[in-house]
Amino acid sequence: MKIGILGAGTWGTALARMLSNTGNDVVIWSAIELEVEEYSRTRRHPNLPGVKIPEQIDFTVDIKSACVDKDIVLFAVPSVFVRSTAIKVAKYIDNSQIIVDVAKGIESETLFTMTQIIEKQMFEMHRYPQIVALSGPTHAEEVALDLPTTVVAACQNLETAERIQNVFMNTCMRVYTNQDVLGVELCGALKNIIALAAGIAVGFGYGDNTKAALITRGLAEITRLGVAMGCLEETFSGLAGIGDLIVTATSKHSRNYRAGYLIGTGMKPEQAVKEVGMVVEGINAIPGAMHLASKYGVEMPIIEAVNAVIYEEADVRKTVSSLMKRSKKSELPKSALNLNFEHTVIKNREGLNMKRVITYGTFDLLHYGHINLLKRAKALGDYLVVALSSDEFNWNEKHKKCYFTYEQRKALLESIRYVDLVIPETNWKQKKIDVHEYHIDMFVMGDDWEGKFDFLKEEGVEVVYLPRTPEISTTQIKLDLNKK
Ligand code: C2G
Repeated sequence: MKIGILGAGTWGTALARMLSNTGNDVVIWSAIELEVEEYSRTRRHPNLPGVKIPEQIDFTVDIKSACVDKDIVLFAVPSVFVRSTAIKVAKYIDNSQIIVDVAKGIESETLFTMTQIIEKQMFEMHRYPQIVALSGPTHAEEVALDLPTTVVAACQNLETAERIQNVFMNTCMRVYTNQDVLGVELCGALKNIIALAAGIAVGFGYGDNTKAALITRGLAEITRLGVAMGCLEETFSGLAGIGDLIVTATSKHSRNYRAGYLIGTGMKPEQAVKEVGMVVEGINAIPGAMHLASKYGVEMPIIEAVNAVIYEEADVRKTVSSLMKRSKKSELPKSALNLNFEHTVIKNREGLNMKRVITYGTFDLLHYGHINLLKRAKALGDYLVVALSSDEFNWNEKHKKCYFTYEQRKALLESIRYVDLVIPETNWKQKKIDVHEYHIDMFVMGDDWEGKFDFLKEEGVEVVYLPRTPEISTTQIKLDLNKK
């Protein structure tokens, strides 16, 4: 194949070498004249010691010659240059070509992933090439030494992913296809931030336990965000997810880990990036990650902690201790009652149309008004999920000071025969996500909320408001008790 590589960085050069050695006709473009001249003459790359760049590879500063008449154009520029590079090359691209992106990141202003940026710029020039994201545990330094490596070729169009799989697959590189492009790109961008966290912790003096905790819980955060954005959960436990996180958060090759380590020792972020001497994508990805977390209402405490240390000069010890003091959590996102929840999903698959209902509330000082609501809600379907307002949500958003804690209110609800599953309600925005995550058919609320949640109909969910039970309320109970 004829392949144009945009970017003479470590990864672009390592891939160029591999693709040339496996018989492809490869040209590397760089915007930096000096690089082109030096690499072409010396056949060496400063970040790839001991590695010879094949003579067959051409270097050029003319970006057109790296695109025109190529079968594949590979974006290997730093994430911050993907948009400008895509603008430069769009006019040279035709629809028969395949664009492969290996840059990892989230654009802060638009929250776009790299292939989304490229696709947008191509559309502006009425170009519609297939675009593949290539991502996984692939330190360039090791690929350049032909050490066994695996990577994911992600494209909505499986056939295109398989074409790239064929081109990049060889005895040293094993390629897997995946059609969940957003999931693969989200992993690639956000794991760099978790790697920063791991480096900061170890640089500060914490140990391997802390590193393992950050890697494991960091992946849980990224997965939560990905699922909220409609990605496949399996992608995050794959090569682009846990695979790349392991290699980035534990390897001496990792710039993000090394930059984090230096910051953990007290060095300023700018200084640490200078010291590392290469692009630290994790730092660039933080603003976009923070925007996504708030846009989708997903808690990402580790990403927030890294943001505080990097951008708000927060003290590492205080930041880690606030992470340790967070409210107690179950590792399983759904409660133990979940077993028969999965059962209903399975039965549904067997064609038995089990209707699932959801309702939300505080349910403090549980009383017969609540029971009437739950009883009628359950009667409208076969399975009732209750999203119970957390203590923080009640206090911060509903200004309700509950008599019973979340755990106590949860225990009470779970003892009611009409209730099949209790999940936490932590923010106003989670309803749109919950109805998909829990395969909900109907949303039910007391009619004091009449009309407030009709937007859920757009999610394909029936919305029903039931008359409240008059004269009883938690507030009324408190007032009456105070009178005695
Ligand atoms: N309810 C009722 N009759 C009453 C009191 C409450 O039918 N006498 C219903 C409410 O209409 C609500 C449910 O019981 O559907 C839970 O009531 P609250 O605990 O007061 O719930 P609320 O604070 O309204 O929280 O995101 C939605 C919110 O979490 C709803």
